[in-house]
Amino acid sequence: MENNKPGRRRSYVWLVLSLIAGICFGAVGMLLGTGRKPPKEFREVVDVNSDGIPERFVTLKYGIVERIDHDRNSDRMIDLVEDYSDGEVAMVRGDDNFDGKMDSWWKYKDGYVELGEFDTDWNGVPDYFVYSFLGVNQLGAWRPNNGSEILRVEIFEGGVKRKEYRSSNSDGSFDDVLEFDSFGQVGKTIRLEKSLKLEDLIDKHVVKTKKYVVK
Ligand SMILES: [Ca+2]
Ligand SMILES: [Ca+2]
Ligand SMILES: [Ca+2]
Repeated sequence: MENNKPGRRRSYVWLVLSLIAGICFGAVGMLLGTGRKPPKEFREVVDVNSDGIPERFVTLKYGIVERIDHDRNSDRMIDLVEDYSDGEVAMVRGDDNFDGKMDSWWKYKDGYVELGEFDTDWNGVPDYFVYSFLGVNQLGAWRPNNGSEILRVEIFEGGVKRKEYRSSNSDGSFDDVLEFDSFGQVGKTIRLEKSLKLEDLIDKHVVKTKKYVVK
């Protein structure tokens, strides 16, 4: 009987080791099965109108949308790009005359357009700048080709143009203000007591909160 004791001890040791090994393999298997990470980069191609030409290309990083490219007119050239930051849209660029050059840029903050820039003479450089609050237009500045001269500044109320500031001598400050009624009809022109600069008009007419500071 006593001779069997070492053999029994060895059996217990093997049993315990087998159990530990089983638990370890099981745990690793579970981790591999459930903790699978999304791929670092993945591109989803979508044929929106089923014409055989893909129109939407979604780039995801670790499962989060990073960018969406659109070909809205199916000419195989990208004409709208949405850039995302932390899963939220941050910037949208558009080629609205489909000539291959971007001509509109919308900068977003917390899901709303904050600043829109538009190239109105199709040379790739913005000429018209629109400041918005919660996506509603408030102030538009005409500055051809992002230059130093500002031709005029429009003020919107409820998205409708109600004022237009103009300069009498193109010195970069505004002396006159034209008023419009609720239906876009031109009213009277008022000479300002003190001329104003674009920064003054932004301070005066663009709603800002701590959260929505327009730069
Ligand atoms: Ca296109
Ligand atoms: Ca264009
Ligand atoms: Ca331009």
